[in-house]
Parts: sequence; structure tokens; C-alpha cells
Amino acid sequence: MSGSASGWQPRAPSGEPHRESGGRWWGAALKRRETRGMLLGRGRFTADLVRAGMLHAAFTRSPLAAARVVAVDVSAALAMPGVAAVYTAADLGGPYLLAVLERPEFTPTRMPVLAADEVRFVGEPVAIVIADDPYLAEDAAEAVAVDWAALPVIADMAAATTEGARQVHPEAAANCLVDLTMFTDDRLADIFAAAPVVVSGDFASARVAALPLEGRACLAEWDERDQQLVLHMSTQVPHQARSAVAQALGVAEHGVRVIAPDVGGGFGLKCVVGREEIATAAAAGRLRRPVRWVEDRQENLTASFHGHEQRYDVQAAFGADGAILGLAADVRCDVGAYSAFPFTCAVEPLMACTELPGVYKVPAYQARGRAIATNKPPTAPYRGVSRPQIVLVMERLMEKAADALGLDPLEVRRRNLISSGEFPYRGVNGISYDEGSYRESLDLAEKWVARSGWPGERDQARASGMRAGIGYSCFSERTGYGTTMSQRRMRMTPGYDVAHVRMDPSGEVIVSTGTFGHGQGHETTFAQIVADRLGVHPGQVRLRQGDTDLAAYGWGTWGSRSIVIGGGAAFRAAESVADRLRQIAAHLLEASAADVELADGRAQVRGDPAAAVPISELARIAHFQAHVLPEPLRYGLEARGSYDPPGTFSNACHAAMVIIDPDTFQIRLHRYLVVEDCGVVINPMIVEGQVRGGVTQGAAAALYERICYDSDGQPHSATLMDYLAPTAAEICPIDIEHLETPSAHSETGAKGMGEGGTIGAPAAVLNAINDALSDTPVRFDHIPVLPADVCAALVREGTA
Ligand code: MCN
Repeated sequence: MSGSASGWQPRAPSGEPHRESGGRWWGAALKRRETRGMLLGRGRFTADLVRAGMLHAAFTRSPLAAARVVAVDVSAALAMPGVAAVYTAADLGGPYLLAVLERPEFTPTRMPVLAADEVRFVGEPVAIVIADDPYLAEDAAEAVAVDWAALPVIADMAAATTEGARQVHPEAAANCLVDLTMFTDDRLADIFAAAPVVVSGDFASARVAALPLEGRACLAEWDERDQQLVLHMSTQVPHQARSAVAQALGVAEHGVRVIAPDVGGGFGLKCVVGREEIATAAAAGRLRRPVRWVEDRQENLTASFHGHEQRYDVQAAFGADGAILGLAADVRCDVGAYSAFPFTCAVEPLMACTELPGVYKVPAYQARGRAIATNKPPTAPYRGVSRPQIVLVMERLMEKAADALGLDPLEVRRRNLISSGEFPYRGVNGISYDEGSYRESLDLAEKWVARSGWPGERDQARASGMRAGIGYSCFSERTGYGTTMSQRRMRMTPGYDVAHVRMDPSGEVIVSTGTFGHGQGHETTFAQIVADRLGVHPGQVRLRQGDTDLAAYGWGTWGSRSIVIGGGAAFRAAESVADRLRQIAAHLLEASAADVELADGRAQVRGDPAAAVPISELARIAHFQAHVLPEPLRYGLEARGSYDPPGTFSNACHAAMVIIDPDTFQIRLHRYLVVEDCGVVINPMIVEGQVRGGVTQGAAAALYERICYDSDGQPHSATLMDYLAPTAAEICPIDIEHLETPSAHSETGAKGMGEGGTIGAPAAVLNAINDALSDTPVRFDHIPVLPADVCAALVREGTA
């Protein structure tokens, strides 16, 4: 643990081994070992997988947002040369996915693998076509003749909640799939009545797409020898994909093996299971031939899972000194037509209501959260899961209160931040916040911004006729929570994870895990953790992951859980193997195991360099000369570790500077700073890469990205011409400072951080935009803010 009173301290400069932990590889900025292959074009993505006799799948999809399926005629498609099969829902026996939250407020709805009687969004699949090549499959998919009977479209939450609106699902009254009153407080009415200042807002964030480089994709093949369906799939959650296939197709879990190749980005889109992969698996099982499906960009933008379309109606009461007195929120999430498996559509309202107070001390709180069904694609837990939105809400409220009270907005934040001496802090939401550096990160960010001359640059830009502004956001990121997730009451509750560490006869190490890094650099960081424990070089440690036949059950990678849970499990397993190595060395060196140290590839008796044996020699003896060892040490060098932590909060403060062109109203990100604290940093280079990627996604949500639909539920952002994703040219350099508050709820002291960049950026950018407009009455509470929004608002105010 660190030496300072608050438990935090500046970490060692990038690249230096982490000495505090006593480790030699923790804290080292080792190059990502998985990157070289990718850069040389040697990645192996699902679309790279080819099999002899492989067939290709394409889907016949609905052109309407809401319609009854009157009849499907597949004869023309089937008659096309090279078409091997066409299956409808009836042909497959009507398989479906059912995600369940075990709460009375939740209405379970089935997501059919192929729609049978009714379609609920443009792009919903009604038939799968299997053909010799992908182009032929697409042509044949278009040749499937469907007789549609159009239904009135529920295109948005306003339409869905209008009195007497048609129900997207007959079982979901008022189109509400879940309605949760999470917190109530009888004192709030009096608090609001008496408060010197009450601020409020109608905050909104647009529907966005995760935009992985490779979209969803799979190759399903029947293994006759093992009598097993093998599904190679671009997924973050191989075991949940296996469970989904087994449940939907009614087969034993051991009859399915899911293997994830390289994944070209997941970002939450791939932590749920799609229907296309199940239909492809069903087709391969029937045809006993390999079948591959690779989503194209249009399908990815229109027919996969989206994220983050939310509205918040929030009021907050503040005292004259800036202290927040009460908070009341009504949260509505447009979750589209279905509940995604296994998390359910409640994941966003649940997260929003539970975590809204965030890093601030809120004494009285009430929150209602709803998931509203519409005729749009379902949503998945996109990176950050409601936290980009709730941070935006709280950070806007801080600014509004400061405005109303005539106080400095950063002072208002300080007045409310949970501070050292108050940890562990039990929030009004029932959450226990472990030690963090909320205040320290804000202090450092403010100093850094001043020292780096941002205010001067802002003044200069303003003097030259531009609009320029600086914005901040403070937030925490709950990471690595295991079975404590059971509070949500999902029928499939994510929890602990497992790791298996074994040393082979040459002294090299294989680690298999139930987590699945798909771009986060686990091959490197997990190797650093295990190498430290075993006293070997990280280059000797190989990670095996993403294969359901390798780990008993694992929960994959999402929710910034891997370093804490998977890394903790690997730490424990490696510790057990290290114990065994120490005992074998002690036996050979005639010493006490407690005196044996493992480092630099040697087992050595402490203080006696001559009394040492190479670890590779211990491995050789353990395997090839086991008879020289006493009975309990004879059975190889391996151990299983598992870990189920309660969760730990990392935290950060972001600062952004934007410049708005007064003629074109284009908003340019000019400067960006992140002060982050993810506890013990295992690999600073990887953490910084994660931060930069996350900030880019969050800034994109604030400035560019939105999926649009018209009132008929037709998508208007079906290509990357219409859906604006930033390139490197739009993102400014991102400076990063680290603080380190080691977590007591993590074997390594590390806290997760994989979503933080995305969580903090929208609020910081939005506050910067509002600061740039501070000489006008215009303020925005929604994202993205587009040049057209700025132009229209300034024209309206007569200040353009
Ligand atoms: N790390 C570290 N020290 C710490 C914390 C983390 O060295 N104190 C390292 C970890 O070892 C890991 C990486 O940073 O290599 C991220 O760790 P963690 O915070 O545990 O997050 P996960 O590995 O569980 O990744 C999930 C997170 C999420 S939720 C999304 S969404 C996301 C993200 O990661 N999707 C990504 N980053 C992504 N990056 C890529 N390239 N692709 C995605 O799809």
C-alpha cells in the first residue's frame, strides 16, 4: 500500500518495474505481445477462417419496422444453383433466446432466432440462406418472397409511451419492459421546497453503434469424431455464447464448443449473443458442413445491437454553500425491440439508477428507471453501460448549481466529492465505495491545466474571434464485481472467474482463463502477473483463452472485470504453483520452503546465492524425475485459481478544451487531459492505450455519432457516410497522469479501467462546449452536439 495518508500516490514513471508491490514485472511498460502479429497482418479473425467444403450464410431481413409475416416463400431461392438450404423459423423448430431478470417489475420477452409471425425492426431476420459463396447467398436471400402486413410503427419513446400506443410485445403493457423504482425518500419533497437552489435538466444521449473493425461473425462446423458442434465466433463471452446455443437449440452444453479467434473489437456489442450466430450453428448442425457468416457494415449498423439511447429527467437541490441536498431522477432507456441475452434490457436503467450519485455525497435520493420497447434493434451493454450518461447528468448539475449560486464549478464539485478519510463510503444507493482519489485527481487536473497554459490558450482563441471553452468531469468506475452482481437478479448471474496455471517440463508456463481479452492486451498483462509470482520471464508465459473446452465456465471480458477477477484468479493459481516450486526446491536444497525465493528464473535460498537451482530444472525434475520427490510433490506443476471479489472503484478526472469555429460552427477537440487512478498499474502502456481508445469513443459520442431513424422506423445511418466516426485527424493528443490507490479488494491491488475513457469524455466535452458558449444563454444537455445544433441555437438567441 502507498505511504500517503489518503492512500494514493503518484506512480513511478512509465516503464519502471513496480517496486512497491515487490514485483519485477508489474508496472513495466512491456510492449503488447499480441500487437506485432496484428500490425503485420497476421491476425486471425473469423473472416480469415476457411474450411474445405465451407458454405456461406446470408439473411433475409425485414424491410419494415413493424409487420406481420403473412407468408414466406423460399422456393425461388432454393431453386437457385449453388443454394444448399433455406431455413425459416418453422424449419428450425422456432428457436428463441430468453433473457430473464427475476423481478416482478420485469416482463420477459422472447427473441426468436428467426422471426415467425411478426417483425419488430428493419433488419430483423426471417430466413437464413446457405449457399456456395457469400454473394450467391445474398442474392438468394433477396429471392425469398415474404408477404408482409405493415403494422403501426413505434419509432421512439414518445410514441411508445403515448396513451393507447400499439404494444411492441403484447405482454409488455405501455411498451415498458421493466419499470424499477430503485430508491425512494419521503424527505425529498421538503428538501426541494426548502432548498436555496433547485436545478434540473432533460438530458439525452443518442443511439450509438459500437463499430468494431470486424462485425459479428461466426464459422460453425460439425465435428463428427467428437460429436460436437464447434462454433468459431467473434465474441467477448464464449461460455455465454455456448449456453445460448445450447438453450436455443436444446442440446447439452458439452455438445457445443465455442472458440473465439481474434476479435476486431467488441465494446459490449459482443458480450450479448445474437440470433444470426445461433441460426448459423443450427444450419451447420443440420447440413453437417461448415457454414460461415460474416456481418457486413450495413448489417452491423442496422441489424445488430445498439447502445445508449437514453433520457434523464433530473432535479437536484443545492444548499447556498454548494452542497447537494437531494436528487431525483426519472430515467428512460429506448432498448429497442428485444431484451438481449443474457444481460436483459434492464442493464441500462439498473446501472443508471444505482450509480447516478457517483463520486458525490448525495444525502437523499430517488430514482425510477424504465426500459421502453420500440421498433428498433435491441441494445447491448455498450462500453460504459449508462455511466457516460449519468456522469454527464451529474457534471451538468454541478455546473448548473455553480451558475445559479455564483460559485466556482470546481469548488462545488469539491464541496460534494467523497474525500479521503470518508472511505469506505456507504452511499445513499447502498454501494460501498472503496478507497479512491476523487478529490486528488480533480486537484491535479486543475493544476495541470493551469500549468499547461490552457486558460491562456482559451483567451487567445477568444481574442481571435473563436469560441473556446474548457470542461471537466469527475467520475468513478465500478469494476471487477463478481457474484455481488446477483443484486440485479439476472437468471444468469455473472460471477467469479477461473484460471489454470501449469508449468511444462521445460519450465515454460501456460495460463488458461475464463476471461477473454479481445484487444485489451491480456496476453501481456496476465503474463506479467504470473511471471512475477513464478520468478520467470513474462515471455515464458503463454495465455490460452476464448475456448469453452479450456475453462470449466468463465464469464468472458466486459465491465472492466478482467484484471481484477481474471487477473486475481491467475494470481492465486500462480501462487499455488509457486508454493509447489518452493517446496521442490527446498527438498532438493535441503532448506526450508519459507526461505526459498523465486526470481530471475532461479529458486534460491534467501541470503545464500550458492544455494540455488534453475526453475527449469525444478520443472524437469517434477515431470521426468518425480520419483525423487516426496509423495505430495509428485504430481506435476499445476493449480487452479478462482476469484469472486466484491468489486472496486477506479476513478478519474477528465478535462477537455474545445474550439468552435464562429463561421462553420464546427467543434474541434483542442486539448484533452485524463488524471486516472486504477490502483496498481500492471502495464502503464496498455492502460494508457485503453484510456486513449476510450476517450476517443466518448468524445465521438459527444461530437459526432448518432444512429438516426425516421418516424417509420427506417434507419438513416446505414453506412459510414451517414454515421460519423472520428478518425485520428479529429482527435487531439490525450495527456495522461496516473495516481495509484491500491485496492484492498483485488489480489493484485489493480482496479479495472477499460471503460473509464468512454465514461468521462462526453461530460467533459459537453461542459467545454457550454463554456465556449458562456457569453450566450445557450447551453446544451444532450449529446452529440452537432455544428447544426450550435448554429440553430445561436441563431435562435440572435447571437450567431
Ligand atoms: N490494466 C492494467 N492495470 C490496471 C488495470 C488494467 O495493466 N490497474 C490492463 C489489464 O491488464 C488489461 C487492460 O488494462 O490488459 C484492461 O483491463 P480491465 O480494466 O480489467 O478491462 P477488461 O480487460 O475487462 O476489458 C473490458 C473493457 C470493456 S468493458 C470494453 S467495452 C472494452 C475495453 O475493455 N472493449 C474493448 N477495451 C477495449 N479495447 C479493445 N481494443 N477492444 C474492445 O472491444
